[in-house]
Formats: sequence, structure tokens, C-alpha cells
Amino acid sequence: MTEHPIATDLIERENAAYEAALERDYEALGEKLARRDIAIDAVRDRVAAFSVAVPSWGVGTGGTRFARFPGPGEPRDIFDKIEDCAVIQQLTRATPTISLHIPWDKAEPARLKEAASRFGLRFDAMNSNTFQDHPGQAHSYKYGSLSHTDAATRAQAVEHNLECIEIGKAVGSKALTVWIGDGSNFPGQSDFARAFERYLSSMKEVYAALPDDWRLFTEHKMYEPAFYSTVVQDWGTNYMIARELGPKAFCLVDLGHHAPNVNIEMIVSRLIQFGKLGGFHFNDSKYGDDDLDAGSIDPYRLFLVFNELVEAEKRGAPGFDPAHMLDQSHNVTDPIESLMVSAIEVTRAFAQALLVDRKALAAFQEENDALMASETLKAAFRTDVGPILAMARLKSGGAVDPVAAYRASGYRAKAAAERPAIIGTGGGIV
Ligand SMILES: [Mn+2]
Repeated sequence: MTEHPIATDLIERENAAYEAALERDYEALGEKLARRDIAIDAVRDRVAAFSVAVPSWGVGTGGTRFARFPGPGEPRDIFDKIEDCAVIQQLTRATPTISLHIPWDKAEPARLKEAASRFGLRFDAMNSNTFQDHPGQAHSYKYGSLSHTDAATRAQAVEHNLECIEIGKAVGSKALTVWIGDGSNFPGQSDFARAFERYLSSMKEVYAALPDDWRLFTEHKMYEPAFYSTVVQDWGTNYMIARELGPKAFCLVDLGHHAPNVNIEMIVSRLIQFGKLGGFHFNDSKYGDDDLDAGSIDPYRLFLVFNELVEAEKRGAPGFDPAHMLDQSHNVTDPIESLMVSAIEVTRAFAQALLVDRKALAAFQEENDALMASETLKAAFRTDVGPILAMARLKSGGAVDPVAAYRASGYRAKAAAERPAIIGTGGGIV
């Protein structure tokens, strides 16, 4: 029997207030879509089956490089985090999995599994952490980890990744995500080729320990914490890594890890075309790796990314099976609310992408009708799919308005009473 952190009768009461209006809105949208030969129930069912993983670190209040302002009722450990993740899943019905970060979330695997399954949750990709030093470790990552000049430091970083795989095996995960902060801050500080060679050699050891049914995701990021050069800085380097390592290695695209204005949807298309798109860390940004809520700055870009994903799925691109994860970190919002909103926005972009008239788009592309091709995409993007998302949640036992239901539940105040404030919690910029 699945436990629910929010009383189900509260959700039912909340939903009842919206239900009649939602039925009318859904019906009206259904008529509109029928004129475009789209069956609304089919879109709703696709939306209901869509999911995105919640990062365990996302439920804590994030920080900046300068300061961290803790919020009330923050999770004290991974078990509190799992409960917060259960709230997000219960209300949105879009986030049945959690992505763990080791060592922040280190605990007895059997207890982790038990805690998650109590709420009907499972574990998504494991995340290793060699971008900061951990208490008791023999070698510092100050000058790098998997690409460090010192063999013992590299071996320690490899060993940590192997441990993440072991924990992942025990909790039922099927993927390891590796992001490293390795790089340099001054020209000449690091030899680009030798550093990359050392990284590849370390990653080959990690890859060799990967179970047959696992995938390895490497995540590129153009800068930060290194500000002159970064070892895994762009999708091209990431693609080379995935090619070098083998068929279980794929590239992970974090939307915030590119230079401003970079055409991310085209990167996505390229990686799909050559069978190396592993998945995403969804978030949004104005300047750099801002880790803002998905779709909060540029929802059209998020839609264009999903347009590529839906297109790839429709044409049956070989090996296409992207993992969806959120990756965000905040100082100014309730993390549970932000993660719910992000999960909804990602699902919204998916729903909009399902509405693209692909036959018309292909014809306009063939005719070089740039204006009508662009308008075809915008017609889908401009469609308010809100009733579809809400109906999918309602049918799956979620909340029509997850943020309103969450606020009505008083969950945060209850958590604040049960969880005394602590000084620090695992969180960061990854
Ligand atoms: Mn990320």
C-alpha cells in the first residue's frame, strides 16, 4: 500500500472546486484540436505516461557561490528528501523517480529502497561527486579529479564512481551520470590534450565496471568552477567521450551548460542523429548555469528541444531513449513548488510538441517556405495545453492545481515543525 504525504481527501476537495470548469475547458480544447485532426484523449494519455526525475538535491534550498539562505522545514537527510519528492510525485504524477547524489545521499541501500518504495518511488540515474572534497578522503580535488595529474587522486575519483555504481545496483538504478569540475583558471596551467587523455583513461575504468543493462551519462558544461578551460566543456567533446567509451556511453545535455544563445535544440538533433543522446538536465537560464525553473526564462526553447525529441520518436531514431531529469537549485522559492512547476513546464513542452503538424512542417521545409514552417511550430507552441495537463493529473490521482493543493495542505509548516533548522545540507551547482 502506497503511503501519501498529503491527505488524499484534501486533494479531492481541492480538485472538486476546479473539476466542472476543467471539463468545459478540456472539451473546448478537444473540439479545437479535432479540427486539426488531433485526438485530445490520445495526447492526454501520452502526457499521463510522461515522467521526469527529481534530483534529490533539488528539494533543499540551493545556494549561490556567495551565500545560502535556508528555508523552513528543509530536509535534514535523504529520507526527508525522499518524503519531499513523494509530495511532488503525489501532486503532479509526473515524477515517479529520484536521482541520487553520492555522497550527499549516502545511506544503507536497503533503507533507501524501502523509504522510496513506501511512497511508490524508484531511483533514476546515480550522480557521482568529485567536484568537492569529502571528509576523510586521502587526496584533494582542488586541482581536478578524473583528469588530475596525480595518479592516486585519479584512482580515488574512479573508485568513488565505482562505489556509486555499486550503490546504484543495490537501489535499482540503471545509469550513472558523471559531471566533473576539472579544468584550469589560467592559460598554461593545464595541458589540454594530456588532461583529456587522463580523463578518458579514468572514464574507461568507470565504463568497464558498468553493468550490461546500465548507461553512462557524461555531462558537459562550458565553464565553472574552472573559468579558463574545462575538460568536458562542450557537446563535441562529450560526443568524443561517448564514442571513445563505447555503446553504453551517452551524452547528457544540461540546458544551462552552454553559452548564451547557443542553439541547444540543434545540439540535441545532432546527438540523436548519431545515437548518443543520453538525456537531459532540465532547467532554464538567463546568463550561465543559473539553474532556474524549467521554462521560466525561455519556454519556446524548451518547446523546440521537445520538438526534436518528438520528431525523433516519430521517425523511430535508432537507440532513442532519452532520460529526463530536472536539475535546479534555488534561494528564493519553496523548492517543492519550484520542482512541481518545472515538472509541469517540461510536460507542457512535451504536450505542445505532440501538437506540431509534422506533415505540414515537412512540406513547408521542402518548399523552403520559412515563414509557414516557423508558423507551424508556433501554432503548436501557442496552444494552451493546460487543460490536457490538468486532466492527465486528475485522471492519475494528482492535483488539478498542484501548487494550490500543496499550499492548502500546510506541508511546509508541518515539515518546519518536525525538522529543526540545520546549518548545511547537500546542495550545489551541478
Ligand atoms: Mn546538471
